Amino acid sequence: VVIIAVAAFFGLSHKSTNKTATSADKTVKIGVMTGTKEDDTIWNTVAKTAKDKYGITLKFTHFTDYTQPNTALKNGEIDLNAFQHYAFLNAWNKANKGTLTAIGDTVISPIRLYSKKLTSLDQIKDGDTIAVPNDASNESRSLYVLKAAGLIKLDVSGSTLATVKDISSNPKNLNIKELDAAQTPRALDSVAGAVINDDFATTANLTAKEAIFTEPVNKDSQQWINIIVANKKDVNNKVYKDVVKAYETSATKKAIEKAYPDKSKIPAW
Ligand code: MET
Repeated sequence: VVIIAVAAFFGLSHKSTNKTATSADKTVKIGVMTGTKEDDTIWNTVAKTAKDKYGITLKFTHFTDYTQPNTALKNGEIDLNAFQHYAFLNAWNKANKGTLTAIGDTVISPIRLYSKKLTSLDQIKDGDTIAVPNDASNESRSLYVLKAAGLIKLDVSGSTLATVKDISSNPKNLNIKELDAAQTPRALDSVAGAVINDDFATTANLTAKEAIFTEPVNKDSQQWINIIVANKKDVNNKVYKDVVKAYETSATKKAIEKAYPDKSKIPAW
């Protein structure tokens, strides 16, 4: 009886120090945005590769805004997440004293300026309102997009985060309205235009056709590459690395290109 009890004790303690996935436990919980059927086809492709090639079962947790998935990862409710770009992760780690770490690259999703009222940039009038996401990285990104569209000038450049205070020239006196990224599509009924991240554009059925300006992809775009993120303690976890490998395949690439012919998501690994 004593021996059994000791064995049971060691068995238990071994298990309890080993909460993350190992080769014996190959179910990985990954947090992604609530997608569309387009996104589902991509993740189903990844899940199939993970299962067939690495014996890993991917379990998806769906999120409806950008504020939850990093907290859920930090708290261990999920093992990995795949919803953000490098700039968002850096800003989140800074603001939350976090140590979440990128372990793989996925896609780049150019952010776009959409309008329900206007069909081109030159129709923007003096004093019009433009909605932008209010988190540090996507707000900055949106301001650079308005700059690239020739609407404003900024007194910062490169990957320095911009805020509305950095607007150095605003010839059309645009009113910049900061909203949670998830709320930007809803604003389209009441504002001249809104800068909307791909996730919320797709769920609102907005495609490149409805956009009046699309962010250029160039040397400054590295920071907008979307990533698979783990807790720092897990960066060398073999199973998680295999999830990254299962994502970064030509099958996934094909699924992305088929799901997004308008290049709302571009393979970036
Ligand atoms: N998929 C989004 C984008 O690339 C991620 C924004 S950061 C949470 O714009």
